[in-house]
Amino acid sequence: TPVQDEDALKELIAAELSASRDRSLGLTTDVLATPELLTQVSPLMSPLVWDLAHIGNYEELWLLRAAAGGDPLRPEIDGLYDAFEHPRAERPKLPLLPPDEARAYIAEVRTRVLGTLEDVRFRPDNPLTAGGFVYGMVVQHEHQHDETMLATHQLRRDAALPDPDPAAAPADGGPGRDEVLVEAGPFVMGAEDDPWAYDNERPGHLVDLPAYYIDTVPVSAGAYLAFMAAGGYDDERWWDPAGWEWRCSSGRRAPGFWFREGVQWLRRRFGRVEPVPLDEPVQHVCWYEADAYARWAGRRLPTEAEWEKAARWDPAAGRSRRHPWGDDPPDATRANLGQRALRPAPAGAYPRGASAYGVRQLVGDVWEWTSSDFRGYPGFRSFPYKEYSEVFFGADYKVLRGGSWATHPLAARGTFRNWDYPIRRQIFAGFRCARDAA
Ligand code: AVJ
Ligand code: FE
Repeated sequence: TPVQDEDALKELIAAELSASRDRSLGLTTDVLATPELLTQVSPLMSPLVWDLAHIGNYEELWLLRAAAGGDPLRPEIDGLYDAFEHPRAERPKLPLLPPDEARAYIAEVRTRVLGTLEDVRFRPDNPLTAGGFVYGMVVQHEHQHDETMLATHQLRRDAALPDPDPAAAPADGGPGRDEVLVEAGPFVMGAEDDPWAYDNERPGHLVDLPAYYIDTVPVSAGAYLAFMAAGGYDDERWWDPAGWEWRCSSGRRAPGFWFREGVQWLRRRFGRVEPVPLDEPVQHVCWYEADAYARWAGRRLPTEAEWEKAARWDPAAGRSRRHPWGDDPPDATRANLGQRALRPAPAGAYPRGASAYGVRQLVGDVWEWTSSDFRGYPGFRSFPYKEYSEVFFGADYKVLRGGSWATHPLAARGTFRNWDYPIRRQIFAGFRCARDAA
């Protein structure tokens, strides 16, 4: 019966709320001394104590007040934690809740939310709660901030997080650097009836693409080094004009966190220095670097639609899958997600995670830059608020797809869209290449 379904959904929601909170606390309470919660390691990032209370304030706004109709708990702090009122650079100067108060506040919000969960009805005629939407939105919001907090940790100089030994990534020798043909024709792009998909993933719609080739694996650090060794950073021919300007004004000549010692390239990863692993997908490159590499290699970045068709379309069945491998949820044999390791798996890993076209690692490991600007799909309707997606639509932001090793499986469905400025390198982003078939 529907009621039983609703109870099962509520149990799942309670479990997911608790899992995302464990993760947030693990990234703040357990591993950090108080002063480090308060400092800002880069003007690009918030102090971790801001993320922490913002997570709870978002939950108060959407679950306590909007979904359950509850009374405001701390309305006077709404402004402090409104991302649009205060850009990241000015957050450390705000009268933020100190760490203990922030933890107590988010715990109190959570207690009240769980207290109301039983009485909330997920009526199909209320789009906010239908299918548990707003609960899914809040859980995914917390996980997205957790990934942002990991990027903050990566920017710190000192080792802060335990570095779990990654369970060996399943591989079969890998297809190497290879490409597959995706034949011309239409496919279904976007989410059709996924209750936890965001507004920017909807509506599902047909997109007809010309034939193209796409890489079966992400571009490796070793391949990227070849671009560097060939003088790629010094050759204006490979760069978008705005990218060349970024290259010259920033002085960058290598991916983020890389540095050279004699003839060897090293990198700093969560405070530890290690040789750059040549077989790992390259990480911490901006869109301009990805674009320049692709042009140097005689190729180009895939469009967002090309990425999604290669990831989700099943040409034999004539339908789009939820994930590259099918509709089963992600697990450790299919994709490197959920912060199991603090790094991508080698390019070519996860044969069981391949898409219908045989393309690997589309989900997990590194976010993949696409050539596309972030825009609404035909028929887009903002829901439940314009500041999640709509205010970012336009030519300023490029779309990233597929999630990284730091992305939680709940936000790793094949329709999920991420976006950032083309100069950004602190996110866990790499890329793969494509080319026209004609
Ligand atoms: C989708 C990752 C670009 O972090 O700015 C967090 C997610 N939205 N709080 C971001 C988000 C509101 C968003 N990204
Ligand atoms: Fe947020």
